[in-house]
Amino acid sequence: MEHAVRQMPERQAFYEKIDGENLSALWNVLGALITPEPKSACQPFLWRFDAIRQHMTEAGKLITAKEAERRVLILENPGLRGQSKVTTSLYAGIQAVLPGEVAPAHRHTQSALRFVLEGKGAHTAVDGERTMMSPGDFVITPAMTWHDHGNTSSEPMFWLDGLDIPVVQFLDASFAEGLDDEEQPITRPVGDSYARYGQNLLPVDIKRKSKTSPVFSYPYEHTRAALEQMKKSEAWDACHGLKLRYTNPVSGDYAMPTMGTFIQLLPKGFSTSRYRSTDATVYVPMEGKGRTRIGDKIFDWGPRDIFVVPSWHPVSHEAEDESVLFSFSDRPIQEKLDLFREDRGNA
Ligand code: GTQ
Repeated sequence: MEHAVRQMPERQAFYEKIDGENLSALWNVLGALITPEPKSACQPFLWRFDAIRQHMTEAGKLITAKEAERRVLILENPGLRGQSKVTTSLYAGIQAVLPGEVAPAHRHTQSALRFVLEGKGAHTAVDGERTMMSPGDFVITPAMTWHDHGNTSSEPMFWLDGLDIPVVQFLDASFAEGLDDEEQPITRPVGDSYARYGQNLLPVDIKRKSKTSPVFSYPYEHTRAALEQMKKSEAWDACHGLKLRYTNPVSGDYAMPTMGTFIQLLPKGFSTSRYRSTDATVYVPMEGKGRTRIGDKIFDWGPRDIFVVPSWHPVSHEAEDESVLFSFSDRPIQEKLDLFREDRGNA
């Protein structure tokens, strides 16, 4: 599979001749197309939130959320510069909404997740319902739902955006539109989706076309309480500590069809065993501090820093304090296509 075929003048002339007819020889590229294991251009990297916050403060003086539509600094993977990608298949950015601002309503086929980093009292409106945002909350904007963001608090609000933009781009399936009004009409009270769908109860004849969870917000308070309770008796997983996935209560599947979202707790002093998987993953520590080895690189992290683990790179975490890590990847896609693989070493 990996051998290179020899170059010869007659072959070269042949390649040049067929090139003019939009043809090329597989035997020259086969080894690069079908690799024995993932060979990603995506690189391990960490962004410090404090540095991004500073740049964001400057951006806040340069452009309003209204003019920008979304005031976001894109986390560009150093191996994929200029492509607006954090991994080969996913997009990530840090969004800021300042007091009094509105990021106007629009909708698109790309799905978005928000993981709230800093600030309190801003909201995102999805499909006629406002969700208040607090640090650690995981909030969903399903594909093609109207969404706008507003901040009526006195503090700037920062969150991580994760979108499946590169997947939709790859499939050439992007549709988007704006709304004439800045904010969409509010038709349901705050907390409506959580009350209806987030209480282990569902309407008896529920039928949903959407594959996305009807729970738009997974408040950190509840997530953290689950981890705290499990911590008391759950056996720690050697590779993950205590790791949970956010789910869609209707299907039991991931909360979103294209992106898997996870929360994990690592106790103080815990070191995870080397692990690798085919889903390149973006991590955001919410609490604690520690370091993560990705391949031969080591990254120290604290709350709100963001780091990325490329596909099939060995990863191990070391928690200096009790730590909580949010993460997301394209795992739901890979599982549905029978492509997901993981390697737990001997653990
Ligand atoms: O909040 O709707 O980071 O449409 C990129 C594209 C955020 C959003 C992003 C978007 C949004």
